[in-house]
Amino acid sequence: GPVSTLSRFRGALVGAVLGDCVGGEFEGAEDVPLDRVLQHLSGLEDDTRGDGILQYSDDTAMMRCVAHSLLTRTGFDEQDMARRFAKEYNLAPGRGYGSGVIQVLRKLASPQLSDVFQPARAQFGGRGSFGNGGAMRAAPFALAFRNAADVQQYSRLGAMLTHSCSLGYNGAVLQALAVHLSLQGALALPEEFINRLISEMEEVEREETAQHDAKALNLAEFPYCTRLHRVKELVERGSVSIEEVISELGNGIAALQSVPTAIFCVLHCLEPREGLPERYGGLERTIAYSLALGGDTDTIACMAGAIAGAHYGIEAIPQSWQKSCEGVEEADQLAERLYKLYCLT
Ligand code: 8NA
Ligand code: MG
Ligand code: MG
Repeated sequence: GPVSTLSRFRGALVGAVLGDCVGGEFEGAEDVPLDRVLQHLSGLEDDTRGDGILQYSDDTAMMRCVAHSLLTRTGFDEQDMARRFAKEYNLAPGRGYGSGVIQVLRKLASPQLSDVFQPARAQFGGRGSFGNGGAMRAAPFALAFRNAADVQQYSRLGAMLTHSCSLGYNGAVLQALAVHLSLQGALALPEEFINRLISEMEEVEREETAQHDAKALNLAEFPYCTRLHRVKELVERGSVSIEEVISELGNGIAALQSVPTAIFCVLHCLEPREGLPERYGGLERTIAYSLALGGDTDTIACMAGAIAGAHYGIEAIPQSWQKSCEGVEEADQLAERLYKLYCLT
């Protein structure tokens, strides 16, 4: 039957946590044979392994902060969100944070800090981070705001607390918009879905800062749009090798090399694919395929998991997978609370 909106909300956050937890196994690996991915995933069906065996990383740790902040403040409050990031890092610094962002999180803990966006602006000689750390935690913005304009504005500001380079925060905008559209069932028409993302990002990347940063980093103009056009080409081609996906789209820790890749994973796995078990549904295919790309697997699977989870809904996520991952229950509760807030506004 049709997927309810509540089921989509729960699928989005649970899918993100799941991707982070199961993707952790292969983070940083260059080559991940599909056999190993499928072995890892079938291991989750073993009841003797215990609940919550796979721990979440920075992706989920920060996403929880975003969701809690949006709920507690019933909207975006940069002071509150920044404080939660700093506190979370202080409580559990070993969750695999990027090496640059740690400096921001330490500065955000200072009670004397008045401008919470300042530490992010000081990163990388004043150029700011272009890592995918803003995008990996962006899903809750799509669950908290109804309008695409609000989703864009607040996902951007939320990312700017750690990522002041436009390539960093625009990756978060793209990820939040993808979840936003998916929650509305837009993946039923995949070509329209990607066209809408391209036209939204054309507006976003027209901005002066985006133009300037692209030039300074020696990138093509409209870097996200360029990648999204490549996503579209690869999706249309259907049959494409892992190597081609990695060389055309990337699998790295830069937002530009991972957010369009995550979107590709979702679109590519809307249909059954060679090498993936026939019994797998779309969400399982998406997670498995994301891991097989290697590189920043936890983050790419986390972002793809959020978009796919919003499309297929919570029922599409195997119970055994959910039980294996730390933080799934909390993510499910947060999704339900965000849904109630969404219905009120
Ligand atoms: P970040 O802001 O520290 O950025 C991540 C990395 O990107 C930095 O450490 C730099 O190497 C590089 N970088 C970012 N901006 C610039 C710049 N302007 N100039 C030069 N280099 C730059 O951290 P983040 O929050 O964006 O995290 C990104 C990823 O790192 C996440 O996937 C997270 O899980 C983590 N991580 C990844 C791996 C991995 O092997 N893929 C391992 C541990 C942690
Ligand atoms: Mg991580
Ligand atoms: Mg990562």
